[in-house]
Amino acid sequence: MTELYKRPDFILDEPFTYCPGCSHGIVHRLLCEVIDELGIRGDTVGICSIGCAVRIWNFIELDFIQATHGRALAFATGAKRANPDKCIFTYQGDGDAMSIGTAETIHAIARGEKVTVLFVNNTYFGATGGQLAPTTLPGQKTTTYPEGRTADRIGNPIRTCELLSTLDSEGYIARVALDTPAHIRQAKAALKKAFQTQLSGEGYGFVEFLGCCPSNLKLNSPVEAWEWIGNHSSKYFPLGEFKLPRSMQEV
Ligand SMILES: Cc1ncc(C[n+]2csc(CCOP(=O)(O)OP(=O)(O)O)c2C)c(N)n1
Ligand code: SF4
Ligand SMILES: [Mg+2]
Repeated sequence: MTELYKRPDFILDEPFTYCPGCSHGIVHRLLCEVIDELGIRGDTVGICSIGCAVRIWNFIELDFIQATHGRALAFATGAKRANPDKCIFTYQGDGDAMSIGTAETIHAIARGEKVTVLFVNNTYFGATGGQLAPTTLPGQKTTTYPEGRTADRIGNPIRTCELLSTLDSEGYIARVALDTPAHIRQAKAALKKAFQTQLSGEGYGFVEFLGCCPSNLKLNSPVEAWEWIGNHSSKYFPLGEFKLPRSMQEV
């Protein structure tokens, strides 16, 4: 019998502690599949941030450094500069990378640090109970703004990929969604390009994953939470590639 598909064996045989339908599990799997396909398992170090995925090192057999909240890209900068031959990635939520860590994110990308960023945008501070994040959609209800986000009181959401792509440094920037099998395949392809851009020495890779946090969305089921990505989140945050390194540009 031909084996068509299997779980990367460095995803440990531990039950995920995420809520049913949470997008973090899918991103973990894509990460491992890409690392395996690129053959870089022994040379890769992850920097994990604070958020629901804080214990990613419990689920994946890989070297990890635990960063303080928002500072993953500062840790990654040091790790990569001290170990230029290693492949360094950060795994960050929207609260981590674009609220408390906004300065680290913008400056690391502006400096063109040659690392890869997995940015999981689920539009909430999931870990702490569903507070408003910089990426919470207009009108979306959160525990801190139960009446829904309004521009006059809190401003509009930040479109991170668009913002970062105005910086002159070289790298790869893409926004992908996790709501359908086709989108998940595209997400994996984008993540691979983000790692390849680091490995070729050209620059950074930044991938924003539009996911969901079913426990805080409080819809009727995780399935509705996944449909919400296509019906709401990706309407505000358009999918696509926002920056390509020179080697990926058509001449
Ligand atoms: C310095 C500091 N401030 C605040 C917190 C509380 N805190 C923990 S996780 C988190 C937000 C996480 O949100 P996000 O990065 O979007 O990750 P998610 O849980 O949604 O995946 C906050 C505010 C903290 N741990 N440390
Ligand atoms: S609170 Fe949200 S982000 Fe955290 S594990 Fe549950 S569904 Fe996932
Ligand atoms: Mg979040």
